This record gives sequence, structure tokens and C-alpha cells, in this order.
Amino acid sequence: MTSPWWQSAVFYQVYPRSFAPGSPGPTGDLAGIEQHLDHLGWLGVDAMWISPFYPSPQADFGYDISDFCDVDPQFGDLGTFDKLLAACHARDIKLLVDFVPNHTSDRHPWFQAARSSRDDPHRDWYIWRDGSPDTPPNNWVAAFTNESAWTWDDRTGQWYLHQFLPAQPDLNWANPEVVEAMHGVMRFWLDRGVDGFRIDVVHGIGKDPALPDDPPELAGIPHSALNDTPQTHELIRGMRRLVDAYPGDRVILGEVYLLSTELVAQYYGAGDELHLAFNFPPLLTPWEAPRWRKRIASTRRNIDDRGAWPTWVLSNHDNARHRTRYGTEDRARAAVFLLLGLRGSPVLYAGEELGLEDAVIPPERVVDPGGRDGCRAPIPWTPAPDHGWGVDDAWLPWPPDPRARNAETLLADERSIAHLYRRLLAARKASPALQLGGAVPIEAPGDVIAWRRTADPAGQAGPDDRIVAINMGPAPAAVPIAGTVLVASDGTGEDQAFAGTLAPDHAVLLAPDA
Ligand code: TEU
Repeated sequence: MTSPWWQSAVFYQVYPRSFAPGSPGPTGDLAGIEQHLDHLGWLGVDAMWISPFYPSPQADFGYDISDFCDVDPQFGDLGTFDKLLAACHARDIKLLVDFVPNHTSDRHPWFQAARSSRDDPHRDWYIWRDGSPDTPPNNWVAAFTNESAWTWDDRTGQWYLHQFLPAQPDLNWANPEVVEAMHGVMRFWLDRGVDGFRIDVVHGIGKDPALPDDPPELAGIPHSALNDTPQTHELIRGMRRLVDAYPGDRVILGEVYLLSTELVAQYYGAGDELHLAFNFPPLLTPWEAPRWRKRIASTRRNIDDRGAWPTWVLSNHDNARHRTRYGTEDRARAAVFLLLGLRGSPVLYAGEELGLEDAVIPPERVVDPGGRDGCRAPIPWTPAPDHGWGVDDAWLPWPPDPRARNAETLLADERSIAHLYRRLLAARKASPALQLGGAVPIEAPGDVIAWRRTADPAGQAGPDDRIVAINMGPAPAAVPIAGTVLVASDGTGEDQAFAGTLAPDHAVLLAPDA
């Protein structure tokens, strides 16, 4: 049985505003992405997903969309998009766009119509409730503001629901007209040829019609991290049927921001919901072997064992980069062995291959209402003062040390983290065991996690297996594994027999001795 492309693929997330400008300027755009596809080719990734580039007032940097079927002029136009898509396909890189079904911008014509009058045909496209202006309908808290998820609309005298900013009203997916319109959006991009969607907060779209209070002990946690209702699963099945009706194994990769792998797993359904789901508990796990051992076991138990395919992600545009969270380049280098060595589809975040740290954002340059500017700093491409952007200052400050830590400088240095990513990606591509095989834990000292990737999906050992070992502890550790080092996190000892000891915060990939 052949497996779909997205199981063996390595995904790469591009945040378009911060990736590269097509012509000199402080913000990136679609033409800039196309100009830098060589970088993705050099690295060896298989697929890219792009954060929103649609028309938007940018209250949430593109996640507040006023037209789902166009390109914001600051990023290009539909012609630029088509060119980018063709250029990706010419290089055998799949392209996923970000589908944001939970909410629109308050400037979207649908919401403008909805809020114009209680009788407007679009009124019921959003979620409105009666009440008095001083008591919201329930205790749900919005993300970013940590205030009520309800805003009172003076003109029409009702509350509307928004799990994010007041400028991001939630759509009412209980209304079949909304389902039809949003399916139309999916068809629009699928017909243009995209290979699938990353779906924003997909667990948020269905609502319990009773809109019950969140439990008091969870009050204060944004409702967007708690919303988990049966209605959503039916809606996702609808999206899945739509996508599966297209040829070419199009994929839906859902963002399920529920901080329990057990709950995330539910969104794969019985093979009839998401093809892939982000699983954030590992992203939020500190650099400690016992904690990671538990996360890996829980992913296996909840996701692999139900016949679903996991994903692994350590950084994205919403969280401090893992280089920053883990604190050292040694750890960032060893962490690549988690991403590319565990069983499942890795999702990289542009710039992690350069070992970028979050930018330090002085108070006067803060722009994101969610405090996420640091991880969205622009990518430094060259050592020059403009770092390849044609302007000395981009929309956010550069990440630390851009004169040394930029793509041109690191690609010229074979010992750099960028080359480590490339070598490990190549080793993965050359190994069916790493791409699609089974995974069996190996007993190792407390601070070490080690596992065997078996060419046999059921986990039977064989000659084409691979072994990964990572020492997350502060002391050198003896590891009971034997074989040839294919890739080492510090580049030493490659192509030689493993010496038996792993330095602190170091990792190796081995071809085991027969
Ligand atoms: O994120 C959803 C989400 O739940 C996170 O924003 C989370 O609440 C936050 O990172 C906690 O710090 C998605 C997008 O990835 C994000 O960029 C958007 O702002 C959000 O949805 C709204 O569309």
C-alpha cells in the first residue's frame, strides 16, 4: 500500500510578512517567497504552508480577513499567488494555504451587513445574543484581551461572540449558509491548485448551542483553548469530504489548540476528519528527558495507536521560538533530531534552520495584541546592514546577531545549524524507516531519550533501521546503542562507529550494526 505524500513530507511554515520582500521594503510578500524558493530547495523540504495573505485590516496580522478569496495588495495579487504556486510545483514543493474558518474581520462585508440590522439576511451568519449591556451572555474569555468574548453592539442592542479580538467576530457554522459559503472558499483555492489547507483553530468552529459557562476553575483561560463540542466534528467531516473529492491527495492540517493530546486525537475522527493535526503539548514541553518520554508515549498511545498520523512542531508564529525557549544552540541542534526523527510529519518554522532566536522588542515597537512579535522577526538573508531587505529597518527588529546569523553566512559554513538541518533532511529522505517506519523506544539513562525507527511499520527490527538518541541532561551519558553515526548534532564523528557516549545536549542518528 502506498502512503499519501503528506505522511513522508517535511512541512515548512512561512509567515509572509517576515519572510522576504519581492522588492525593497519593510514587509515580506508573495513575490519575496517565490524569490527564495531556492532556499527551500537547498534545505530539502517537501511542502510549505503560508500564514494568511488575504485582504485584512491587519488587527491580528492577517488572521482578521475581510475577503477570503483575494490577496491583500501588500502581499501581491491573485496573479502573484498563481505564479508562486506554479513555481512551487515546478520544484516539487506542495503548497498549503491557511484557511481561517472560525471568524472574519469585523470589516468583512458579511459582518458589516450582519451588524447593520437585526433583520439583515446576514445577521444569523454570526453569533448574537440578547442581554443587558453590562452582563455578557456567558463567562467565555477572549484570547489576547483576556476580557469577555462578547462585545455589545449598541446599534442593534445585542452581544456578538468573538473568541479572539472584538475585530474578529465568530462565524455561525450552525447556519447552513455559512457552511456553503465557507466550502465555496475552500473550492476557490482548491480549484486554483493548492495542495491543501492549514486550518486555523478548527476545533473552535462548532459551538454548544446552549453556550454554557466554562467551568469556574478554568475561568481566565481563553475559550479558544477549551471549545470542544460534537458539532465541530460533523463540520470537519464536511470539509474532509469536500477536500477528498479533489484528485491528488489534498490534505487538511488542522490547528487544534486544545492542550491535551487525547483531545487533539479526536479530531482525526475515524479517518474521516483531519488528515493531520497540530499537537501542541510537545511544543510546550521543556527540555527534560522524562517529560519528553511521556509526550512521545502519549502521542503514540493517542494518535499512532488509533491508526492516525502524528505531526511534530516546536516553533511557529504564535510562540517563542524553541531556540529561545531551550536557551542554547546546542539544544536547538539536538532538537532537530526530535522533529525529524520521531514518527510523524515534521512542521518547521522558517528561520529555525538558521537557529534564530526571538527578537528583543522594545516597548515602542510592540505591534501584536497577543505579544507574539519576537518570533515574527524578519528573516536576515545576508550580513549587509539591510539583511537582504533593501531597507535598514523592517517592520519588526531583526533577531539577535543578524550579521553572523543570516542565511548567506550560515549556508557558507558547513558546520552551521543550517547544514545540520539539511543533512538530517537528506538522511530522512534516504530512509524509509525514518519517513514511514515504526518507532520503538530504547531503554537509556534518565536524561537520554533514544528510539529505533524500524523499516517495518510494526516495529520488527531489521537491517535498514535507524536509531536516534538525545542527551537532554547536563552530564555526558553512556548510551547502549551501536552503529555508524550518520548525523551528529555537532557534526563530529560522522561516518564513524558511535563511541558510546553522548555529550550534554547532543544527539546522534545511527545506522545500527546488523
Ligand atoms: O491561533 C490560535 C490560538 O489559539 C493561539 O492564538 C493561541 O491562543 C495563542 O497563541 C496563545 O498565545 C491561531 C493563529 O495561529 C493565530 O496567529 C491567530 O491569532 C489566531 O488563531 C486567531 O486567528
